[in-house]
Amino acid sequence: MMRLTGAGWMAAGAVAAGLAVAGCGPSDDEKRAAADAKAASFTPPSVTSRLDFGSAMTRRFRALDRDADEFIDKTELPSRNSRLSRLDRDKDGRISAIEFSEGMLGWFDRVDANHDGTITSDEREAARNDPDASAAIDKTEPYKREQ
Ligand SMILES: [Ca+2]
Ligand SMILES: [Ca+2]
Ligand SMILES: [Ca+2]
Repeated sequence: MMRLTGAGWMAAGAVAAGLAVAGCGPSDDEKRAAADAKAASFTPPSVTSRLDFGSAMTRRFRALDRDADEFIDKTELPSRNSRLSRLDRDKDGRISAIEFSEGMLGWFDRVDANHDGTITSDEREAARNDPDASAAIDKTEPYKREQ
């Protein structure tokens, strides 16, 4: 059963990749590819689109930023050794909203191996050896279920 569904997702990924290559453009084409994917209704529930991921990450940032100062400081990190601390690019000890969203989308793009703007279960599985990336993507799950 697992194997069958896996093959279906791979087929869906191949179609979406074709659309993205044909578009050969920036984010507008990514959105269109995602919309096309939805229209063709082959999007399984486990697929995460870049847009969904971005808005889930915005909500996650708001949830973590308890004092709403637009920064996640050390006391607001989910754990002391949280991987999130690596997002602090300018090393000022706190993660700005921009550092957070750019870092998260960077992880998304690493997991999105075929760059079609969506992460399938297969791609997520392939990212298991990239713990930073897979951990970031896994965190979208509870937020997706809210909707
Ligand atoms: Ca804060
Ligand atoms: Ca920072
Ligand atoms: Ca993909």
